Amino acid sequence: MFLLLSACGQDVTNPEAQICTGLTENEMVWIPAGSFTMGENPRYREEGPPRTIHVDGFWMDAHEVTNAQFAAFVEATGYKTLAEREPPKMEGAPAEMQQPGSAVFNVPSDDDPRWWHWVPGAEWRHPSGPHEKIVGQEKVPVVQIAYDDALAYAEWAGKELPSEEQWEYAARGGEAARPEPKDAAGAPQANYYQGVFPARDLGEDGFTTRAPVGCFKPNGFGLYDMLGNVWEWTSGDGVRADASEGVKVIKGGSYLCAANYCARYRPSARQFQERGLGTNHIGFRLVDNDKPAPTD
Ligand SMILES: [Ca+2]
Repeated sequence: MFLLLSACGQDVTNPEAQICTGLTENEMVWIPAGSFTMGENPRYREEGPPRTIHVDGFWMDAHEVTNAQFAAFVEATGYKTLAEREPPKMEGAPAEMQQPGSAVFNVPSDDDPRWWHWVPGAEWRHPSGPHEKIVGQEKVPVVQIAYDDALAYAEWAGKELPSEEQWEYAARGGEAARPEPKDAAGAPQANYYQGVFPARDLGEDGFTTRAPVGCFKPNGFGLYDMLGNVWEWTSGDGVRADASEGVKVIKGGSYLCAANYCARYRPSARQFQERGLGTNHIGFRLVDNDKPAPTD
């Protein structure tokens, strides 16, 4: 498992946690059936070609799974995430990668130009390493979640990860996609990276790291933070020749996505992530494909 991750940004000190809306935990919204154009004439090759897709109606989490929600799962089950377990043995891997830990973004410098480090002790309770605590961040999306961790949570919650088609349809919210999540006056409408990546995040949207869920307006379906904040796992399979294990599609971009690099804060954008590796900007939300449609 090598740290050939596509990043977009920096991780700095978390702001004080704040609660932006009265969102209820476990709140789900009904996404009505419809057809849409999936993909775009690509900014990136993997996004095309555009094609018409029909999606049946389904329920989707209104927001990303939070630290509080994940903590409840761990308390109920005793589950240990992949980042907390012994990593797979890899010949020639540096010593630190033989300890439990995960990938953490590093603001590059002349002394250390790497964007990603393997940080022993990085896991969901300590997203960028043992020094970082999530106390007071109950409403912030959980990160350092590998694909199988998300599956385990989904099984406990009686839900499923969205397909890529469901996710993209839901993220569009019945509206035309914008090239960047900002309004006509240029004000950011999501938590992403303003400024020149990776040197300096101006934080014009109010956040230079993960934001509590629900701090920005919901989309046309009533979903919060589909774009930006944290990447979200889907059940879609990806293709990546350099990966040391299977890859899955993640969607939505994160607080590390900037216009000058990545720009994957668009519904059609997709990235292929090794399923065993969470990072400090990948989380998830779930769907319920079995719950009946609302009656009104
Ligand atoms: Ca931001």
